Amino acid sequence: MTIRWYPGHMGKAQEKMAEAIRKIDVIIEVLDARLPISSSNHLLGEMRRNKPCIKVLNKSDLADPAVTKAWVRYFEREAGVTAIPLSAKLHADAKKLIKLCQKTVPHRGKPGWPLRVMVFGIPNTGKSTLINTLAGKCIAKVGDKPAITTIGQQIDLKNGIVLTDTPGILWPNMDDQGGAYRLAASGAIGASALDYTCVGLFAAEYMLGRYPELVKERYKLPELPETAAAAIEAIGRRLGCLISGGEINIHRAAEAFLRELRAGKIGRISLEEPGEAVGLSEPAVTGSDN
Ligand SMILES: Nc1nc2c(ncn2[C@@H]2O[C@H](COP(=O)(O)OP(=O)(O)OP(=O)(O)O)[C@@H](O)[C@H]2O)c(=O)[nH]1
Ligand SMILES: [Mg+2]
Repeated sequence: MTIRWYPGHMGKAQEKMAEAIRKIDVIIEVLDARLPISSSNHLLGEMRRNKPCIKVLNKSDLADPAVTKAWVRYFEREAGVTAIPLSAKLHADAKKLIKLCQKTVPHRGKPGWPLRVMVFGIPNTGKSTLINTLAGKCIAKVGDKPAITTIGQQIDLKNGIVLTDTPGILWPNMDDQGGAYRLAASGAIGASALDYTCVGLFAAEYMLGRYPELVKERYKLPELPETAAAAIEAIGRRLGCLISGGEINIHRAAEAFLRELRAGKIGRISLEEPGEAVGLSEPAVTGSDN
């Protein structure tokens, strides 16, 4: 199944943000540390107007630590870009980010001369969570599904910094379906636009190749299944996704597996690594196109 997801509010939000960036001093791009290339929005390059950019590798508590370190080195090769791994829920991490913003634009952040920061990124990367932690209170709505924020809002942190929260934005044509499947596996694509069985099989194939021991351990499998389909079946059995007659409900099993993967229950994993054609370039398992 081909994945495409571009709800109506995204185009409108993008136009507004392109305009608002004129009055911004620094852009924080919130990436998912587990898939920082696929969760980068290439539209930012066109909208950025040479403003300094801090790339936050968020959800680093869920990502493979060694791979995240490699990503930081990778991004920092680009001039004008600083990369920092974070867990948006941690106050200590939020403080580090504030310091980095102040260091990046030292001439702002004074009375009557605020440091204006836009928090940008694709859906579900943790932008609103980060804003709440930076503000020290719950100002922005947060949720474990994409497109929670649909309109932007400004928040004065009362420390010389004014933040703009923005809706997560994707792009109209998802030509890189490998990337789209990784996004879907991570939870960045709306449930209405994906087939859990296809995405679950795709993720299972990746996990068998890259993190076989974590799969074996989490689901107490005596042997590693040979195929993604066998893995989903074994996982479904372990998680009790059964239908009458003791058969496995593959759709429910795939959905449950993805839920566990997204929540970090299988372990800390990265879906992309620098220095190679990131992860799988094409979805290994596809069903019928719709
Ligand atoms: N484990 C972990 N979960 C996080 C982190 N940051 C955010 N989350 C979770 O990720 C989900 C999405 O968070 P949001 O802050 O709503 O994401 P968003 O980028 O604002 O999403 P949209 O508004 O839909 O674009 C929520 O379930 C958060 O609790 C993090 O650093 N680690
Ligand atoms: Mg949000």
